[in-house]
Amino acid sequence: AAIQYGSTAPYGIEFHDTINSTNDRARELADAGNTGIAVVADEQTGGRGRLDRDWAAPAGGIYVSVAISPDLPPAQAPIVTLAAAVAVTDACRDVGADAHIKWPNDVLVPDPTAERGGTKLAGILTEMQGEADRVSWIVVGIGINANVDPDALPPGATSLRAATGDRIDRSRVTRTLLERFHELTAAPESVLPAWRDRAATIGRDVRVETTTGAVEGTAVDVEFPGALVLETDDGTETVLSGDCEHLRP
Ligand code: BT5
Repeated sequence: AAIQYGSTAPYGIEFHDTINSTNDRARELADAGNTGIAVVADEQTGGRGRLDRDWAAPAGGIYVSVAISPDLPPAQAPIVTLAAAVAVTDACRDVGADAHIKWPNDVLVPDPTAERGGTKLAGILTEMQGEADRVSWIVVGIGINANVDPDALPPGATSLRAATGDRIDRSRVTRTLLERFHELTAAPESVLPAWRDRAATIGRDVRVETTTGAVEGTAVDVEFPGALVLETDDGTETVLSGDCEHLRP
């Protein structure tokens, strides 16, 4: 497949017409010591979600992965996922979509009648490599359904084009996304306030599946480095990772 190089300040760009997974390519670059390059593809043949789930990635979407090496202990890496969610939300809003964040990593158009609380516009897959006290790299992979027909996507998904009625300028969205991501990761203290502002999850009754079981309660806040704070029947609980479902109001 054709590879083109360019740049979108502050990152270099490596563009592929088609690729297996931009995350795999960004990991390969990071392993070779190359961080700060955004790998962008028009289409992915082996797009991945979290926990080995598939990510549908037909032509017309935005698929971008960037490896960074922030000065963070691995336990604080979730803040980078939250930064990416804010950046994606801002890039989607910039083209007119009513984007909000579902904890931790989904960007959706809220719809109280929809399963899980909304229709999913975008997802984020963060992968990392590190020692005990410092990450060596974090790859943040972002998929945004831009000019994709929702019929080509799993149920519960939508696209920027469907949500706005307009054909989307993908380079504009990608540029806004990368600029915002860079600003937010350079100022980590700005991430949580921005995330709270854009959240669909805060104030909702939710059910979170974690590796140790499910927790149900009202989501009341998000705490550094990205934990969801719930009021449950048994008091306050904090969950650092899991799958979150918005229960119907
Ligand atoms: C995610 O996983 O939401 C993370 C998706 C990250 C994709 C990007 S694309 C660029 C980079 N390269 C990759 O290979 N991956 C990253 P998760 O929370 O596990 O959600 C996955 C679930 O979302 C699936 O099981 C489906 O139910 C649903 N899904 C799959 N494709 C979708 C799509 N295009 N739009 C909306 N929902 C989708």
